[in-house]
Amino acid sequence: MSDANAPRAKYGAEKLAETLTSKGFQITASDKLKKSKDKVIVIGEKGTDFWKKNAKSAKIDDSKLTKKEGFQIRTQNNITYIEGTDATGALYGALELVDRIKESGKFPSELNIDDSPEMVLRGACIGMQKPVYLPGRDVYEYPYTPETFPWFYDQKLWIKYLDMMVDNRMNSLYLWNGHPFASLVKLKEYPFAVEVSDEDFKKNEEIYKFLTVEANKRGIWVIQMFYNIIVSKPFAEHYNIKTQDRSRPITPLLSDYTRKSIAAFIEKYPNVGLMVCLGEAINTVDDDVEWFTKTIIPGVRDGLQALGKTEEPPIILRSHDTDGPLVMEKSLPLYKNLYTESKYTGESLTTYTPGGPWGETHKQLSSLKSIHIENVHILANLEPFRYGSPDFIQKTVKAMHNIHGANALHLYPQASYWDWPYSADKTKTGERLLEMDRDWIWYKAWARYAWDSKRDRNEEIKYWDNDLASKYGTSQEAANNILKAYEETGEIAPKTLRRFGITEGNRQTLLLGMFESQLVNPSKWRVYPGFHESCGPPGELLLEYAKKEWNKEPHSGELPTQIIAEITEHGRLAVEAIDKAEASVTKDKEEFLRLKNDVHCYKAFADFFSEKVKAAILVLRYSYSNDIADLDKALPHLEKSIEYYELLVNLTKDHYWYANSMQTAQRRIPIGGDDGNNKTWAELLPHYERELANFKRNLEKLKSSKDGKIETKEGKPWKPAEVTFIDEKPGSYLVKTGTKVYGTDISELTKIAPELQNLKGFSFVENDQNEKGTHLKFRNTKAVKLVVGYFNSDQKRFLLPPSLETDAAGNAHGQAEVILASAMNLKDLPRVNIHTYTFQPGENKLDLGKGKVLILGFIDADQNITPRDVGYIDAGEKAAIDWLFY
Ligand code: ADA
Repeated sequence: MSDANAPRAKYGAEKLAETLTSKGFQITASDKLKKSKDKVIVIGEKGTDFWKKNAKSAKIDDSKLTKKEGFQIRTQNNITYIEGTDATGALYGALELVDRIKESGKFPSELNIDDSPEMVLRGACIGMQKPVYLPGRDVYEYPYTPETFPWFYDQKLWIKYLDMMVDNRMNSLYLWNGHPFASLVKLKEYPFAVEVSDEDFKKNEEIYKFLTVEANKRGIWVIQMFYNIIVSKPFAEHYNIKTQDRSRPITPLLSDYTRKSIAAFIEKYPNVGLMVCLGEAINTVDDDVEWFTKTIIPGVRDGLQALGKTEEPPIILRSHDTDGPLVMEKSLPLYKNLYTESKYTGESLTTYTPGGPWGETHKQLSSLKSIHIENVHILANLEPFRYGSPDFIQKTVKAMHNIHGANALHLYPQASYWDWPYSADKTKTGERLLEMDRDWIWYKAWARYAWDSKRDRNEEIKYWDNDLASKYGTSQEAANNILKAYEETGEIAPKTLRRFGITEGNRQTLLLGMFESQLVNPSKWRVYPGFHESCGPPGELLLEYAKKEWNKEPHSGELPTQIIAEITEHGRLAVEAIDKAEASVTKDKEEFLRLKNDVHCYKAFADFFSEKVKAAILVLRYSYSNDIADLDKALPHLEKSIEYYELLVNLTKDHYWYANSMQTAQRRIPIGGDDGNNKTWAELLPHYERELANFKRNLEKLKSSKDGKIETKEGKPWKPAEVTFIDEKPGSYLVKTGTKVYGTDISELTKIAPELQNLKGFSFVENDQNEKGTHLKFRNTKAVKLVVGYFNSDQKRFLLPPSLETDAAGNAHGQAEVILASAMNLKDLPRVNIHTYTFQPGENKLDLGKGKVLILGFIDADQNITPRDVGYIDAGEKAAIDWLFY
């Protein structure tokens, strides 16, 4: 019996009834305790009338039942009392009994259980996003419609997903979207802003209601996430503005529209939470503070006022592309119930010893003693293979508590986030697998340790052995081998990325591999600042390692050579274990074979990668020794790496549709993902083969040259192009030595790459750039590229180059990559890297944020441009050696 007015207790009672019926019991439900000789179960919430009325006579001591979502179960004679601290506790108590009955097949005779979760929020998320942009729209702009998201309207799928969540005791579900409001609310002041048809609007109301009711029954809080500042497409068209624009200031119109959208949302869906991302389309941190305090919070308050409520619902602030601690400091005086969220180790899973500057942000946010949520974000280094290392996950959750001080979790799908609900697997029948099914162990392990991270490791091994034995119908020993395969492979991608990667962001898809040029000259690819310090234990990166080797200096921390030895060993042990398990598998054989294939893929990847690293170490050594013998030694390693990559191609070609689910030009490493290309290993192989061929050719040339040197390719001057300026025409200068770009002595050009020498730059006043940013409006009749020089400095007065880690739209004009590295020197300013922005014919605008940046002129888009490292470095710096691979 349960409290009929309490949907969660009722849901728990229903689940118990289902389980007991399947075991042959006959069930009668009631909301009043009746005398009976049969077994009786009472499910309720501490302190309610229902509980007082029906459990009073039992005189159960519940003084220790205080923790949120906690429960206790007691048996007295024939009655089992399940008492929750709150409604969710009652539900979880009932589900605990369900699990025990399922496990033992019997109704337990005597129960004395107390339990409660350690992390207060245990959430999963779903992206209302797609692998590609919708035509005519920008990143994150996906209106809720049945055409774009057929699965969103599938009630059965939702039930399956919500059941999976509650089975794992997860209590929060986040929906991620750029601007969901125009799919969900109508504003009387802006009726034209709605971006779905009336029919779809109604469907959205229905499914949102359905979802929130069903989620609530299962103790799940639905939270809508949104980015800022984005407006709907019809709204933008109405006012002839862009839907999003990182460099635009806050205007009264943008603020009013957003504030009203939020108010309407709160009024209509008072039980849905809001998670706010103060980015990626806001200009500065000052604007973030202003937007949060003057638009978002007032919007929530307006909504509450319309409802006649005063109690503040929680608002979750993401610390992404903003200064979370600062925004909190300025906002807490205005609104008390703020939670925070920050990515655990960025957009990849890299370590259980996090630290560095990102760790500091976590610590600061945790120290506010509100709820701080660790976001295990996109798993850019785990896509697409199966991941399920309970050991790694448990250690990670411990680190969230012990190192970051956090008390909540927000978990992304293990793979295929942008392609949800499907996984990337190709099956024989062509049927797509559901990610939630495929990655059951991912959800289960995180949720299990979010509930209790301190579980005893030996007991855990037994627990997972049992689980795997029952899933695959194997012996305990074979199950233990499957677990071992998961745990060995579970180390490979984290270790590889943290030691050799350019970024944890989904700018890089690790499991497609990396080019040798990226290993020996990572800075050309812009190593994401903070990544290596924050996402792994201290250690040496390849360049530092090579330098210390050559200078015979002592090494320290985690070393590249150590990591490649470890990952190949993990791969070997994992394959050995999974192969041993195979004979014992009697259930779900097809899935087992897919898992086995993934384990083999991981080994091939580790072998491939470590051969590349061995070659890179020798090439870097050559940069000191100038001894061609070092390059000769590198060659067989590169050749071997191709063999392993071919194996990877064979293992994946019939098993995977793609490696990465984000299939746009936002992916840059190992190679651009423009137009959905380069997402499979088969597509990458020719690129790696070309790299090998280039290396061989350069090696031959080196050998036949007299002085051991070869002519490196000198660039030819780029062909300039003309445009017509609209409004204001900036002053111009010739890009040649002696020109003072800011009119000051320190800004005199002293060295210029040949490519840039015919250009006409545009002059800007230093202070204007620092205070207002850089803006140009022009018309062009042919496609052009604008050549922009970014100073190689992360100091505030210089504009930072586009960073896809915090600005997903940062490659909209193809500007994300460095085209010419170290291409210009000025007398006393940092050296300059060149990026180019492509503009199609028509009227165009360039809006860059605040800080100094050089606008070096327009060139014809229709010419061959070869990216390279020009090598105008500062004294004492070492020239890059990546030319050997081009
Ligand atoms: C980066 C990333 C996006 C998204 C975003 C975020 O911009 O490229 O895909 O994950 O961060 O919201 O954190």
